[in-house]
Amino acid sequence: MDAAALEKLILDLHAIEAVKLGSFVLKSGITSPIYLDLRALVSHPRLLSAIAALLATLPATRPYDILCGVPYTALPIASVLSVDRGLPMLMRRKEVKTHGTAKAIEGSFRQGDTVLIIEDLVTSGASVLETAAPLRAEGLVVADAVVVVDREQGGRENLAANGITLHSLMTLTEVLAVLLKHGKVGQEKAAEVKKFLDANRKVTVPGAAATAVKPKVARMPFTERAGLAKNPMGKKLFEVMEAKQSNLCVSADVGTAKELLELADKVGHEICMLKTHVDILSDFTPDFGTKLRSIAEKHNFLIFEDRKFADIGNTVTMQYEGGIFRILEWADIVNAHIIPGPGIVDGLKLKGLPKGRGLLLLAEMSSAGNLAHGDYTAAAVKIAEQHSDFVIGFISVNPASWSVAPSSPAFIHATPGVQMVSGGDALGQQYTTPYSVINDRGSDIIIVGRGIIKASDPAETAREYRIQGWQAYQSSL
Ligand code: S5P
Repeated sequence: MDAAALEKLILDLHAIEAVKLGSFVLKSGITSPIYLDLRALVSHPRLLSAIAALLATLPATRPYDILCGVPYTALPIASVLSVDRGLPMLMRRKEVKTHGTAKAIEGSFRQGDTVLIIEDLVTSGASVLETAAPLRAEGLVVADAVVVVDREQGGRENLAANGITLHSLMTLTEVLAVLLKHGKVGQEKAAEVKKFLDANRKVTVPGAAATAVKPKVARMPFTERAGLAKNPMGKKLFEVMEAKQSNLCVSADVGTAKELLELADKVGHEICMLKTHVDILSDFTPDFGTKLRSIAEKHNFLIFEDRKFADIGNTVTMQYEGGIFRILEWADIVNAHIIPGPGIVDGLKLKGLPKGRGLLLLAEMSSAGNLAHGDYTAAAVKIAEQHSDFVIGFISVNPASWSVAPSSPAFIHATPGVQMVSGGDALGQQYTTPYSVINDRGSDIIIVGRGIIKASDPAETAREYRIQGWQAYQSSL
């Protein structure tokens, strides 16, 4: 686009109030001197159509077969482009239905098709990544994203790190220069905007500034928390997370040991922890533990057997150590319900502590209608504090909301019920996105099962979850 056309476009956007200057209190509480909102485009079909046509002129790095707009603002832009060019489109659901087909992507495609992502604004690039992830999980190729305005706040770099080249019609700096030239903004205001932009060059949170959400928990870095952990396994977990830049735990809920070991080797590089349900493996043999431990050593991750002990102390000692599975021998971490009272922790500790193992307490659950909240959650925190030599943290869902005194930063929070799009399954599981789990809800680790194991490329999908989880952690520091 030549300079004159760009100028006209920016003035048109200003005229429909898609670019506003003033003083805007964003959701995060920050006051911004500039506000961009391209939702207004739906009331201006000619401008909408012109913008769509211009986006199509941006040269992509590879030819594409299908378009996909990032919901919601970019959907009309993508639709116009699709109709104009006769190019099919896909729609990504923001919420996956719990009934019916429960599909994350609507529309037809073939594996290997290339999709061009269309977006209105890019800040950190996280919303483009949220759309790219389910597309890639379906075997589609995502190499380019086109955007109307690049806010120049780290999005281009974040996307490049994820194999997506960003092409923009304009940058915020260009918008500002044109508005200044045409007297739509005074020198002083322009300087203020520039200062604001310079101060916010590296945003790692999703969405435009207007939708930025401030993390609810002030977070201490994992490295510092490693120093506070009383249990060696808790300390090691923090250290592994930091070393691998991963707060991803894959839940390896597959039916055979063979599949589990293969999966562990595939995703091992991306994870801090692998979660197992050993009692669902149809071909379990006593050498399972040794084999899994050697893969864990190779990739430096911890093994968490999601046994959910729930009996009296004496019984759990036997369940932990004995039987066919001999969990104590190979699992670094196990978990327990607190329904029997603190005796369950005493029992597990008797066996686990001498072997340097750690325990997570189920303080909350992800499933609809579960009973672990309020006083129950508070009781879990209390028991953990009384046994901080063995308890390393919690299975939790929304620790930022706990009314009990915030638990010590020595404890780690791991949250199940995570997928790239929120929603649920047919049996009560409820999903939240990695960003929301870490940032809004204040957890530390995302536990992802079907979101990864059912993907066509679990290793690549695990990589995407790791990046999202880690970026969410960094942005909450
Ligand atoms: O509250 C909970 C606690 C756990 S440990 N909700 C859960 O879903 N889990 C486990 O996390 C569950 O047993 C399963 O292994 C995993 C979630 O799997 P997904 O496929 O729904 O991601």
